[in-house]
Amino acid sequence: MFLDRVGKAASLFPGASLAHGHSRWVRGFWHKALAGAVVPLLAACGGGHSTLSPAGPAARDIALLWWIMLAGSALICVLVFGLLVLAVRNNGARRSERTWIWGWGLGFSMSVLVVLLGFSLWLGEGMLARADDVPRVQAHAAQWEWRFDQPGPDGAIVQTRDTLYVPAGQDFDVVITAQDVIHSFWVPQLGGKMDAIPGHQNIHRLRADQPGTYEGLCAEFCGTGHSFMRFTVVAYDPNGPMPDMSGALIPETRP
Ligand SMILES: [Cu+2]
Repeated sequence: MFLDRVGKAASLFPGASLAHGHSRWVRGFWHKALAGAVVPLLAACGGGHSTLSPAGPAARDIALLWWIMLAGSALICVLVFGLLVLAVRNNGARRSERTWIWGWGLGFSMSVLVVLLGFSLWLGEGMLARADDVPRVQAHAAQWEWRFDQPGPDGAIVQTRDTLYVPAGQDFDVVITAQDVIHSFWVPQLGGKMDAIPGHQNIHRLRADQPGTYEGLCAEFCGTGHSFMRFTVVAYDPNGPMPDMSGALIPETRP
């Protein structure tokens, strides 16, 4: 009786077509899931706050380091999962301790990490500000705004709020300090983060390759207004007219 029912069921739903339909559904599901995951991930790789859209040499070095670290960590990840699969398949089989623990487990991983560490130190050293004649601007952080001192249209220093004006295509140093608590100066498309510390000056060397507008933000939680502590860097063509700063000038500033 039971076998008879099974036979009828099998004739109604042949096993081959069932398996085929199921595998097609699974394939379709994974394709859609992959597309659904990749699109937002890739969309998040652009924009004004993306370190993967560099617009200056320091940010380019950081983006390069990010890609190289991604490759290095992927390499270690592949090795670990490969070893996991091998361990499951060869359950109980004896392996050479020297090869697996000292060779792959420590030797390979440490080699990758040492290369990545050495490369990041070398890149970081190249980003340091040097004692040379690079023009300087000042950034003062306070809860919850940025004030900048930079040369105005007639060359005299002017102070602006939440907008920094710098010439494009040349290095400049930002002398960064804070009035109250620790903040952090960050323009992702131009370079890394630099802390703004009360009573202390940090110097951050940056450059914008092309004239344009670059978004900046405070990257250190500094209180309830932290998320609003954004600013803009306007890189202007040094051979053209100065941009209109009137909208950002602090009224009490005397040129
Ligand atoms: Cu903050």
